[in-house]
Amino acid sequence: MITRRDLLKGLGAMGTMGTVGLPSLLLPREVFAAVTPFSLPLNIPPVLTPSSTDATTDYYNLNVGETYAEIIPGLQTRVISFNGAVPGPTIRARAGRKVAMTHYNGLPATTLGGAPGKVSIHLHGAHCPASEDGYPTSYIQPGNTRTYTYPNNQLPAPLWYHDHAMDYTGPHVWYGMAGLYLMTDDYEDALNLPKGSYEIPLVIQDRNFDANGQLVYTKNMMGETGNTMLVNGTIQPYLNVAKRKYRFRVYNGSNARFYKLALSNGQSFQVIGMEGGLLSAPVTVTSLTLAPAERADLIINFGSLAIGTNVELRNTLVGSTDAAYKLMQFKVNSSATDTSVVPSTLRTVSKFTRSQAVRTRNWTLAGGMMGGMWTINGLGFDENRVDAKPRLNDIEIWKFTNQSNMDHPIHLHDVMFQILTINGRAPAATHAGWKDTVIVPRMMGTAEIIMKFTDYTGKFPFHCHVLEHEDMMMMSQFEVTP
Ligand SMILES: [Cu+2]
Repeated sequence: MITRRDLLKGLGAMGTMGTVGLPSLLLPREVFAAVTPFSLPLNIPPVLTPSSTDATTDYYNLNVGETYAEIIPGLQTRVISFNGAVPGPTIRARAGRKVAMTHYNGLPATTLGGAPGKVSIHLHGAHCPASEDGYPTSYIQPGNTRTYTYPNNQLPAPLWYHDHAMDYTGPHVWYGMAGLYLMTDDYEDALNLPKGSYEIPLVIQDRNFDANGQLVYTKNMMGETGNTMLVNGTIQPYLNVAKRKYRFRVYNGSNARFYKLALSNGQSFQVIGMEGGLLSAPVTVTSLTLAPAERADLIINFGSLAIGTNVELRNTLVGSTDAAYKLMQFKVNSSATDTSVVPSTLRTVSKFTRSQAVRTRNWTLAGGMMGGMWTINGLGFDENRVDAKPRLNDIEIWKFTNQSNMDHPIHLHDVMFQILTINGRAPAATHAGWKDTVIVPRMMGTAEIIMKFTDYTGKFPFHCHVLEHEDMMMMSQFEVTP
């Protein structure tokens, strides 16, 4: 079995820059998936029905296993799925009501991409006991089952579940191990935002396929990116929409790619929330950047467009001829009444102030040059080392400084935080609510965040959410102590 350390040796021998310097199109065996853009209908991941419910809890069963998916028409792609679906089935949860997810690991000892079949399932964005968090080495071995119980005692938010196994999160997620977990509550339901068939999740991912339609994963330590764009597992899909408002729950579920979302007709849209739930008020923008693991709750109003209009969702971080430019297309094809409302006040966000913090911790992000490792404060992840011990109910400020030449989206488990500054300036209004991932800009960029460690003691990871950076050691952990 290849360990990360073996891999590091290998990378050292061939020279890190050997991989890095090559345009991704020259990496072995990749081809463009030959699908005409906007020819396939958008997949909507199925909502999973609980296997049982009681007074406090909804119980779900999920099976992790290899299966085939028809991603490219006429070809069968080997994937790692939850219950046969990629992305996995969506869990609908309510704040204050528990969810118990039982995962059976049906993977072989060695699975796709040569990765070990042992997994650990993390509910990203969850505030839960450390025992339920999917610690990187708390494996579910092949053939075994375990149940994670989530209290959901937090603000409603767009969460997602994905593998978090030590050193192999990148390939496990690339081959399919991710699904959505959307939480709501009575307050949010009463807002009369677009709902039902007008509330649609959009999970954006990039992948590479070989000529036989099989996924290609190269463990590029700079971050694995693909030349084929998928939304909800469909290559550059279309969605028929009516002349009205829609609520899109957008996830950047990619291993490494950043997106700057914009509409092809230049029209604005509203950001009503991000990772930690609703903003205090909607923010109107014409573009929004999402790093891996960032989520955006968007309202797009097609009401003023004529039937027959097509609008593309684009990624304007790349040029118009780049394969990663066109994400999906909305086809306005019907009229509809629209009684939904986007209120000018959404939900109170209780703001922390600097003076509440009992301490500030400083973290440096580095790596990617020689030696093939990404580090936090000069160190790679060690499960036996704890780098911060906040006390229960302490409020702390963490300042990240990025010494490398790539942006790093840093994700903390356990807590939702607020951004104080990015490069010394207050965040944009879109980023002024609750977050669990923050982009720390490259080349000595900084980000300051503030959070309170409530309810649960124990060890929780924090790491870069470029999954190959995480797998290549850019992860640390804090321990909340009594
Ligand atoms: Cu990173």
